[in-house]
Amino acid sequence: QKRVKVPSRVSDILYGSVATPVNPDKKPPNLPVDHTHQWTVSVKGVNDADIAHFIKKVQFKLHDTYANPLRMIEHPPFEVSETGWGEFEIQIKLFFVPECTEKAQTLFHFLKLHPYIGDKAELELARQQRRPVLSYVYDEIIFNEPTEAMYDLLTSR
Ligand code: SLL
Repeated sequence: QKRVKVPSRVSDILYGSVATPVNPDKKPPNLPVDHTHQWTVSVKGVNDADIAHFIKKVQFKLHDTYANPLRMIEHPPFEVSETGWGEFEIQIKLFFVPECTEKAQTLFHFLKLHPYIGDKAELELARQQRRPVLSYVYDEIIFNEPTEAMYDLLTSR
């Protein structure tokens, strides 16, 4: 494929997780007893911008303690929601649209369930209120010497 003469194009994404402690009074009936949190890991555009025009699908690789740890998400929203008890690193593999001819790229996200709050009283309060724990990162996907088709795709937005 013909390449355009610009060195690179960049697309901004946001990825990470939000985790909430399960309310013991409102436990879903089928929740395993040792599962303390519900969480969602996701890849999205900044300010909810569309990313599906260049990302075809996203594979999330969970910890081996999960049944079917490889989760392929073929359509937006590119996210996986689960419950569990522990923190671990999630591999997030981005597959690009065919026009792009780029290889898949892998990101790593550490699933955070517990708040990092130094002040003990404040930490206790956060726990009591079951405050969601957010851990998100802004990143940019760099397409070096994009194909013409990809360049058009990225600049038409
Ligand atoms: C830890 N290294 O020991 C980590 C592993 C794994 C968390 C955490 C599985 C839930 C299920 C789950 O929460 N795994 O049983 O499906 O802290």
